[in-house]
Amino acid sequence: MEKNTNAKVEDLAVSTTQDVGPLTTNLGMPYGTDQNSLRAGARGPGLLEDFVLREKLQHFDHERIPERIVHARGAAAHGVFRLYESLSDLTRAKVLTDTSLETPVFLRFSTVAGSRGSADTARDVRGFAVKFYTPEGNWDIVGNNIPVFFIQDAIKFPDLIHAVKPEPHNEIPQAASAHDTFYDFISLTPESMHMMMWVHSDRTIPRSFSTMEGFGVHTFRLVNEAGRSTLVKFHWKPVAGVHSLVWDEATVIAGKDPDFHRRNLWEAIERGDYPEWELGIQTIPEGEEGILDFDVLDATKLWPEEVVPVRRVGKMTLNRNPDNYFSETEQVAYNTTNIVPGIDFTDDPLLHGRNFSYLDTQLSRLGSPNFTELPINRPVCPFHNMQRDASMRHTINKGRVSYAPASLDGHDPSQVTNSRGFMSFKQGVEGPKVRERSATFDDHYGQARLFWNSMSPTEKEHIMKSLSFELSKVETREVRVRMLDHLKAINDRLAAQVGAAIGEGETGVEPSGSADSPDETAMLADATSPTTASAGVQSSKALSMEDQPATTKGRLVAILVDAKTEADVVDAAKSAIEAAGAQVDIVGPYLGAMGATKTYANGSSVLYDAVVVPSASLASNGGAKAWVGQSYKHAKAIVVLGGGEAVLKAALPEGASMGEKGVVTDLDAFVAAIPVRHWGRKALEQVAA
Ligand code: HDE
Repeated sequence: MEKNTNAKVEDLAVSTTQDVGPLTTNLGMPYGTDQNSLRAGARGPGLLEDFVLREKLQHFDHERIPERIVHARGAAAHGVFRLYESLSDLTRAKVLTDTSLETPVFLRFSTVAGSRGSADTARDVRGFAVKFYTPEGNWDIVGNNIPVFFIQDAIKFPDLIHAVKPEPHNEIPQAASAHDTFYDFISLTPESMHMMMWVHSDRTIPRSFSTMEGFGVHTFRLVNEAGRSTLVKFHWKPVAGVHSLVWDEATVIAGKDPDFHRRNLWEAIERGDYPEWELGIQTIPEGEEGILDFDVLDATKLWPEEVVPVRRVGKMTLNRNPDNYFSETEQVAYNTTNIVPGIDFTDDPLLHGRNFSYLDTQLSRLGSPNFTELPINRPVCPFHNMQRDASMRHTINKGRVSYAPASLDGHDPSQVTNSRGFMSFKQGVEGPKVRERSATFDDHYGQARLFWNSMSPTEKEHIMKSLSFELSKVETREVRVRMLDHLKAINDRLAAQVGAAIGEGETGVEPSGSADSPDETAMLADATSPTTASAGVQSSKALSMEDQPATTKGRLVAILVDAKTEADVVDAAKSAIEAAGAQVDIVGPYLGAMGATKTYANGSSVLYDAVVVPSASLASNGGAKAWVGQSYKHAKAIVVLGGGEAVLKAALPEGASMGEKGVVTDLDAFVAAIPVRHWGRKALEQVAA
């Protein structure tokens, strides 16, 4: 277990108020009691004189600030970033060249569409915003868990967000894209098709924040001491592997535990099980971007890892929970223009719009240009300029000089230039002033096909089901049909099966979702759609979540018990699972039964990664049977011990039980089976769960 060494950011968060002791007003006047307001007689009217009441209510009335227009729901943690080796050949940024640095970071995860009170497991893109507190100022990579975006030009962002947010006349649906306005816009925006493939994959229903990848999305620049520029894409690779929920689980969890992801992050950090990611970079020397047959400024395109490999250059470890949600997670202000010398922008038209939007949005959310002085936003290095005043100014600037150049009070006029400071990369610019999209941005389907081709049969099945589900909720037929036309341009089988599911079927085509186990032969038969704009790559292993490294660390296993369960069987299972780095909850009919910390009534299999069935007696327990049935259906590891086969027999239909993938009788095999899904189980349609 690593020690929390994140001292600098800890200092930032030191509260200046006293959290214990007698109560006072905001200005420190101790008051006798706040249990009753001041009244003329115990049953008499309240008195205007009651300044204690008025101060308290006034502060309360103003407790809320506007929630973020997008990414309103989030959770965050502090941590550190350590660089493996100096990247001085590529950049002069200290954070990427000084290997002795331990850079404090603050990482906020979020969903995009839902409001602050929505559920964590909504199908949505996840924000992945990292603030590095470097010795040269704050550097933010304000990324997502998907490497591409819906649109190519920032001017379309308000339209995209208006379309996906709840419809304006009735504010329905909350945190969901399955509605007419979203698909109306998307079906008229072909550039979104690559992103739509990702959105309908299981990437948008992650198991936890710590099993998500992160991406900077845009092409940025690294600039070294000599002024040489290298194009770069940033990646975050989770050490715990990439893992997702299945849709059925995600919907149930939204009700059972809307805080599923934030709770998981919080608890992991509290017990010292620190989530980790490696920072990866894909780089192309400026001028050599012709190795790709698409435009590197187009944010709807990724760089296939087969052509431009990801180099892992450092590790980020989240090791401390915030002390106060509002002061830190809510008030943190990310900004794509928070860069440091040695890192620069490219002319990506999406990024340029963001470079305006973030600063602007912080003003409306935080109410003052002095938001950079808030403890969570201020740099750990000294800062100095001639900006002054404005509401809520904290800094007390001394002296009479508030301008530059200046020679009074010891100021040096030559300091208005600084050869070590940030200078934009010198780039030639020419061309007519136009409101036009470059023709090099025109290929909208090539990488959507690359993504489709790269999916396993199960992943393809999930994409088809998700599209079928969402489009079946679209009430306007023309919109549904327009979407099908786009799907046809991606893959025939995809279009045919979704078409069948939404009543636009061709004869003989089964709708997707009619079977829970994908027909692997049929899937493989039309596995590839010819790609374009992908540098010749037809299928990329890095895009699939299957067969990626997976660990038991941070996973949660339920041991089901009743009064007849033998304690030594439970103990043996618990020790084996914990030794492998996973957590255990004992689930019983009531709290304390055989050490139960959860009950069949307050728990649910969807909240767990795997289940132990340690006794035959559970076969007569409805809660245990439902648990086992759901775990089976959701392709989770199941171990039966001490006669537990009887429970499987009772919970599962004929033809589905022992011998299926991931259903084992041995603890070693079980531990190995915990981190992955065991797709392709039989008779799933018959499992009542
Ligand atoms: Fe954002 N985005 N965005 N976005 N975005 C915001 O800034 C915007 C885009 C992302 O945890 C807002 O502070 C525009 C891409 C994250 O606090 C706002 C465009 C990517 C977060 C804004 C985009 C993102 C935001 C709202 C189109 C991935 C949450 C609140 C050009 C690379 C940060 C705020 C946090 C938040 C604007 C597109 C990621 C309104 C105009 C592409 C992770 O400024």
